Amino acid sequence: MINHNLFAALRAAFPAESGTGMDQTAIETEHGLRYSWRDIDRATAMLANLLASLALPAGARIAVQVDKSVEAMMLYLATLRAGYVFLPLNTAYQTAEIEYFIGNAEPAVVVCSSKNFGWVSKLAFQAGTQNVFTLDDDRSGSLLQRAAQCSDQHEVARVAEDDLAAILYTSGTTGRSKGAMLSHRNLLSNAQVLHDYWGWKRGDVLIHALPIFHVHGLFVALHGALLNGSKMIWFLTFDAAAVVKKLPEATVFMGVPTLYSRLLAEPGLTREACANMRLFVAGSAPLLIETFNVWQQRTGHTIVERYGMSETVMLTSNPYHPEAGQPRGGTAGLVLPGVSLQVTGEGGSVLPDNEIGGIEVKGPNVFSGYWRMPEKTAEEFTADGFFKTGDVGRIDEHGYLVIVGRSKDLIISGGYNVYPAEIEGYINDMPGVLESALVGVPHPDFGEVGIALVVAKAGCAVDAGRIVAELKAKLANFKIPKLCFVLQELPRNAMGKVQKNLLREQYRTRFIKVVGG
Ligand code: MCA
Repeated sequence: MINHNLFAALRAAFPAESGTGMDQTAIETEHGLRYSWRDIDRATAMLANLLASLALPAGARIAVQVDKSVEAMMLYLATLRAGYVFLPLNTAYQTAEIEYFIGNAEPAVVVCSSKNFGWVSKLAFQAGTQNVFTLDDDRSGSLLQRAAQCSDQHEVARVAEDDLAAILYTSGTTGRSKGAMLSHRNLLSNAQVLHDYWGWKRGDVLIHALPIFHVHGLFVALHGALLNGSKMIWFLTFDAAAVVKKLPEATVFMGVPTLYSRLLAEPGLTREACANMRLFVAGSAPLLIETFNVWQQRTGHTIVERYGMSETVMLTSNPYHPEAGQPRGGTAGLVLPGVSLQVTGEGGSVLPDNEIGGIEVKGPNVFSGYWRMPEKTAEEFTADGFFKTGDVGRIDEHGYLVIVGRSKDLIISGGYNVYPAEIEGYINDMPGVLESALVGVPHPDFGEVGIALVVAKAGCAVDAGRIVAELKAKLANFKIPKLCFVLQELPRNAMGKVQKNLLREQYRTRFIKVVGG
């Protein structure tokens, strides 16, 4: 009987046991540290045996908030290998966020950095978690110490294809994050489609410079390389100059638009530097047509933009193979094989090409729902099983998806989703605050950032600096409004709804030069 464990499929792509393949370099870090395929196999076996030794219940969640490292990636693979559910958490999350995630997911194991061990372990033990380990990006911490005593032989746990492999929290307009439940089949089916669609081939080398606590870096980039048995050049953090230096040794790069605009600011980014490259993929936020065009002129390569979500992994992509078509700047490309996508209008009617409506999707890559939120899940699916993405777009006359906006009040900042409702909720709870509005405005580096507008209660005075300082103590740094203003009132329409569009217009040029008036 087939073992539907995603790790089994990834492991099958490692070099053959016979010969020297397994001793070849699988991962080379920016500092020149090398890990062979055998190192990955042994380390994931030892970590899987450590998890197995804890006598965890089936479906146990392994929550991980650690700095990016090869060992952190191995912990992800070991969690799959052992048949448990991986729960990656953004390293920027603070106590308020972590307390919510641990309370909601009730992980059996929490792995955190040693600098956060004090407060994270307290929250974890209070929530009933019995196992808390530390892991740092210098390969220190209790997790590896304990794993070092475990066997490096491990039989990959047998799972059914719809068994959970990961939970990824994604916020929503209501502000409370929801755990998107992704199965082994969701992840493997998508990785297999992308493997063919992007032409992964022998000898490919991936530059991995994304965080591994979100879909882009943890699934799209990592699974792409591993499912192809490809070497990765592994960056712990993104450094544009260092990435440019490594381009001649690689063939594939994936990034959010901010990474591309930062690479363009590097004088070393030339056609010669990119001569060995064959594929540049962008996603997680809209790629400006200017970036698409300048990249093409500068490097001779056309960026392949794709569209996905935490709930669905990848849905559409611009074509890579010429016979499938040409990449079209400003579009999210064509629907991926196996995915059904429709654009619907009022009442759920499917719209013809070029008419703008809500994007709905179905496919083996689409999640089963939100963790312990059956009602919320039911709201997000149509009667015939399409998932309502919350994004708004149209299919153009060539079949390319053009995303024109988001029905959710969402800001995508440097590739991270920022939900105004969450931040507004915290500001509104502050003493003296009557109401607030967080709006997204263009930003040359992050694409879009939040600006907070706050109204004080009658007779109260509020200080913008204090508001930001209080938010910084509670929330991830990327969510903190880049500017905060106290206003007499917020603009409202006849229905009394805050007109965020007017606020966006009023503050639109705060970070960008306005060319020509
Ligand atoms: C850092 N800062 C940010 C952001 N990142 N502010 C707004 N938005 C951001 N994204 C701020 C920090 O708060 C800090 O401010 C200052 O910048 C420096 O922080 P640092 O961490 O050093 O920043 P960085 O290293 O320059 O990070 C920028 C970055 C990072 C490399 C673009 O944001 C990044 O890796 N983004 C990729 C996110 C990603 O992987 N998205 C995929 C999600 P202060 O000093 O004031 O605190 S998956 C997804 O979206 C879907 C499913 C998909 O289709 O992929």
